[in-house]
Amino acid sequence: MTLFPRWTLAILSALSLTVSALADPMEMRASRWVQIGARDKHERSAIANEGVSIEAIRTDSVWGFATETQLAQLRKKGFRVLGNFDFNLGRGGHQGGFDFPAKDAKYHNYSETVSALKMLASSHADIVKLTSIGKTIEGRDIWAIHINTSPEALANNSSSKPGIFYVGNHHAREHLSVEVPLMFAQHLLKNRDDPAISQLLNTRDIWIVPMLNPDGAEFDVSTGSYKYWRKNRRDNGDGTFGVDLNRNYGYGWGTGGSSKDTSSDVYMGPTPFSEPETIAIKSFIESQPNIKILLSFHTFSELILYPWGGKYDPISNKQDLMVYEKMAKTMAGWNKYKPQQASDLYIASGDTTDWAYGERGIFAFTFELSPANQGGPGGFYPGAGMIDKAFQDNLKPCLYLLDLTDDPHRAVSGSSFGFLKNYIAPRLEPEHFWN
Ligand code: 0X9
Ligand code: ZN
Repeated sequence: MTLFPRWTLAILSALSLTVSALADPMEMRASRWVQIGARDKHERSAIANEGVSIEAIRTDSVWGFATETQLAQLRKKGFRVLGNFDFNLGRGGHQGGFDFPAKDAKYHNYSETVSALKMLASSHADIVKLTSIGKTIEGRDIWAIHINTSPEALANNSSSKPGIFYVGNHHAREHLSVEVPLMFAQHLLKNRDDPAISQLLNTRDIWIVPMLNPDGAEFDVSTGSYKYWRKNRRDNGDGTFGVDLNRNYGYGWGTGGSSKDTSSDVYMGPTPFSEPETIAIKSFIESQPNIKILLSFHTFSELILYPWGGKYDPISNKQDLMVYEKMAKTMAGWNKYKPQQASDLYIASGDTTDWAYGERGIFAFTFELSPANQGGPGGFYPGAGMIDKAFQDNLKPCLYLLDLTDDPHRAVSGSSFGFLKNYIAPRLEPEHFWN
């Protein structure tokens, strides 16, 4: 009988540990931060189709979150996995009682967001009302701040003035996307006596939902260290949690770049509009037929995206396409982001903007806020120092959309700066925002 030397046994047991760890179904479904070789939008879409959530794009590769099961499928199809890191994502840890790490305390958690909104509503009660547009799956109110100078419009949640809708935080870990719309609301109200801003406030119906996914956002910070959580907190009933809210809208739902696998970061949900958060947006938009423009804030990569995201075809209405392109380019001139059709990145179906434009004819944009493309997933957590920059970069784009709300086609007809012609944005000091 041959005896294995001790070191052989050690190697064998290490190997069997690795193999059994990988074969463990929960391990196979756990999220990992990966780099995969991809040179163009077709290869990127094939990766997205496998259920990978692509987060950063390089000329030769993408970075994103994937499970071992998805990586195995991609390897079979000839893709090369260039990097694969365990972040222990969304697992373990206890919930409740924790908050953003101290260095990021400037970011608003749910209760701080609600307090900031309440403060605005009480200091500007004549033109502001807070309305819950629905409850999340865990029962939190989804708060909208409604700004309108007509008391009847506020009382009835209904206005004949042209409307605009700004929304943040479809994705839990994209905390900067809460801060920018919140600061924009603060900016409008603080500067309500500025001649240009007051003209805009008098003539527009403004709705802002800074935090659409508070369950996810709270979960992401619930242990005091970030969990890289993306989805909502739906219990999928199989040990996994969450539906990707930006794959759950009902226009072209499930036609690419989303997954039926409940453990995927881009899980589309069992049916279109299966989630209370997306239903809330749908019902809200349907109840406000005056809304002409929508801006959905995400992070990161510094991009301005417009439909379609679910298909490569450009928008077929030539007039609308010209308007989209002109608006995107104009805004990019200010924030220096890259303007492009969303599917130039990769196909993703069931997102907010495809639905808003496809179903409702609303001019709808996605902003991917700072930082610019980078290798690590740290782009979701760029630190408190990024808040002011992201707001300053996007103030003019946000005001420009507000200005064009009466008729987005003005963007191409030569008079795209109505009230804003002589507007000089005051540079606000940070202390004005953190109360
Ligand atoms: O994938 C998303 O939902 C958005 N990016 S994020 O990193 N914030 O998750 C972008 C959606 C844009 N649509 C397409 N690329 N088709
Ligand atoms: Zn996002």
